[in-house]
Order: sequence, then C-alpha cells, then structure tokens
Amino acid sequence: SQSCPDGPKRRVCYYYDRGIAGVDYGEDHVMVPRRVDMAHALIRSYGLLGDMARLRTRPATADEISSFHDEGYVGLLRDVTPEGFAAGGEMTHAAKGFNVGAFAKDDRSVDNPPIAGLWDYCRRYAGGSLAAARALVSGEAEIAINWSGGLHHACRERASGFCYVNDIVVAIHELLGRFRRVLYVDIDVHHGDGVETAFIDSARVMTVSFHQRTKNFFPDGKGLVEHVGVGDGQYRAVNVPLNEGMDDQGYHGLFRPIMAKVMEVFQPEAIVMQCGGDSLSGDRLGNQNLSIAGHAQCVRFMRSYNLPLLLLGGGGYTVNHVAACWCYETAVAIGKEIDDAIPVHCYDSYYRSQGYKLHYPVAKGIKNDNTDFHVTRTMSIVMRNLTHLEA
Ligand code: ZL4
Ligand code: CA
Ligand code: ZN
Repeated sequence: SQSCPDGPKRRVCYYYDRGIAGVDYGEDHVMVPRRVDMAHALIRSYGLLGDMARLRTRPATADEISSFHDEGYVGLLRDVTPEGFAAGGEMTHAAKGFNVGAFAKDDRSVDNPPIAGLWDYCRRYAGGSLAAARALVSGEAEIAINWSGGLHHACRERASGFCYVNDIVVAIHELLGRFRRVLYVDIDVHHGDGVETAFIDSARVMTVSFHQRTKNFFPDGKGLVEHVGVGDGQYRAVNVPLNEGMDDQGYHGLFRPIMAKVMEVFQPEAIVMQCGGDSLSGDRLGNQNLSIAGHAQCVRFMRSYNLPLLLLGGGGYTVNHVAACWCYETAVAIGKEIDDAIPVHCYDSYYRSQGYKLHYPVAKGIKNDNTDFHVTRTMSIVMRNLTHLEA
C-alpha cells in the first residue's frame, strides 16, 4: 500500500450516525453532541471521507447493550422520558436510583439528565463502537473510528459523568472474541473509571488512564497511581494522575515511556484508545495545556505499533477545539497531511476565534503544576508496577 510519513497508509473505517447531532443534554449543559457533527462536517470538508470506508449504520440492540449492563438499568434507559421523569412518580424514583436525573443543582444526577431520545442516542453511539470493533475483528479495518463513542464513566447499573451506556466496555467484549489481549488507553482529562472497573480483575484487558487529579475533580477518589488492579488483573490497571497545566512536552515525557513499557510487558493484540478532547488547552472543564498536535501525537504513537486500533471520542467541552482535534486525528489515522486552513463549510464560523486555523495556539502564561519532582515520582511508581508483568 501507499506510504505516508508514519509508515504505510492504513485501511480506516469510519462510523458516523447523523441521529446523534440533534441530541440535547439541556440548554446549559456542557456536553454538546453536536460537536461530533462539527467534527464530521470538518472531516468531510477536508475531503477525508474519500480515504475511509464508511461503516453501515445500525444502532446497538438491547441484547448487545446488556452484554455489559444490568437489565433493570437497560429497561430504565429504554423507558425514561423527560415528561415521565418530570411527573415525579415511580419513574422519577427509578431514574434517580440509576443516577439519571435533573433539577436539583446539588444532585450529582444533573450530570445525566433524562434527555429526549435517550435510548435512541445510547443505541446509536454504542452501535458505532460495536460496528467499529466488528470491522477490526473481521479484518475489514486496521483502524476504526467512532467519535461519538468513548463514554467511559458509565457503570453496569448506573449512569455517571454524562455517560449512560459504556460503549467502550461493549466494544472491548466484542474484540475479546477474537483478540487474546486488548489494551485500553484513555487520554480524556477524566479518569476512565467505568472501563477500569469493568476489567479490574481481568488478565486479558489492560487499562491505562492519564487524567487530572486535583481537588474535587471528577471522579473524586479514583485513578490513584497506587490503584493497579486486583486478582488476575493485578498490575493491569495503570493510572497516571496529573496536576493542572500539563503541556505537550511534559505529557509526552510520561506518555511515550509508559506506553512503550506497557506494550512490551502486555503485548496486546488490539488497542482501544479513548481520545477525549478535554485534555486540550482551553477546555471548559479540563485544566491541561495540550495542543492538538500534542494530543494527536498520542494517537500517532499508538498507531505506530501497527495493531488493530479502535479510536473513540469522549469528553471535549470547547466544541471548536474538540472538533478540530478529532478531524486532525482522523487525518493522522489515515496517514494524510492536511492544511492548517479550515475549509469553508457549514460550521466554519465556529473557528473564527482561532483564525480559521485547525491548530489553535495553546494558552500562554498557564502555570504547569506538574513539577519535575511530581512527574519523576509518578513515572517511577508506574514503571515499578509494570516490572511486575515482565516475563
Ligand atoms: C453541568 O451548567 O463533578 C450539568 C455539569 C448541567 C446545566 C445546569 C445545571 C447547573 C458543569 C458540569 C448545575 C451543575 C452542577 N449544567 C453540576 C459532582 C458534581 C455534581 C453536579 O469527559 N455538578 C459532579 C462530571 C462532573 C461532577 C464530568 C466528564 C465526562 C467525560 C467523558 C464528566 N460532575 C459537580 C457538578 C451545567 C453543568 C456544568 C460538570 N459536571 C462539570 N464536571 C462535572 O470524562 C464524556
Ligand atoms: Ca483519562
Ligand atoms: Zn472527560
């Protein structure tokens, strides 16, 4: 096959379901599914759709979603409506029990509102990750992409952190039908707790999360460097906590050696990467300082191992940043250079503040609280944990 700067071009399958664009978490909610439509429009305007196969659209079924989730919870996701919830009866009570809710500002469940079309939304984004996993299993794709997936906080029987169905866990289960060991890498600024917990005692799935761990940052009390997994999964959960203000150089000083060691000791047969864009500079929720190039360098690094690779979305709350990032990462997946100038397209006005350039500059004068002392300590603990897996 044709060659590109990072080795041969890859067969890339891309999944996008238009039904996701109109999903509304609520007027002032920070999660905006339309950002995936923005990424898609950008990808199309750069002409990247011609370099990928499009996957057939089929929303996941209740049975497929139940491969991980609790039946009662799946039933609630299917039945709950904004009106039914507002009525304040039994459904309201049931929803709150599954951490789906609204209204009370102090209530954790405001994160996970009973939105209109919730079940349809879950089926569509999970269907995308499942279709992508199947394209890797069949060998149809070397890299498969679903930017609407990556909802890493959802638990077996409850919603959490804007996530209802854990499409990642469902996709990994599918991959385990064919691949002996699957590596999960999570560069979202939040800890990938739902995925870590699902495979906490599994020898076949290794989870690695890089995340912000500062006072009260969600999910509180998770993702400590000392959390390494249990039973058969011991040392197969890797956590890399960060302070605020990490820049590209500091991030890669950790990412490359840690991931190289993980690859060496775990020897996965497939890789799933959650590419949450909230670790980018200027995010509404995250406080990190990565550039798009720095974020995408993580993708490029994992891609260089030439294993079946599933790329998923996740967080990302400054919509123009995250859409630009996922478009650029799509180009990286294909192995194609794209121009910095954003083409004229339906959403181009969103990029005005970044001068209609894909690569916006990182924030200046941000303090990097990740001191050499902190980084060196984290690195040495993680590396020591990983030596336990050496043959
Ligand atoms: C919002 O403005 O830290 C939800 C959530 C809704 C609209 C109106 C309600 C206003 C920020 C967040 C009150 C909101 C109070 N609205 C939210 C402990 C918390 C309880 C809820 O990227 N309040 C909970 C979840 C995190 C908490 C982060 C990241 C997902 C992912 C993968 C999930 N929850 C404190 C916050 C707003 C809102 C504004 C919000 N929620 C920010 N951080 C959280 O990892 C997709
Ligand atoms: Ca993470
Ligand atoms: Zn996040």
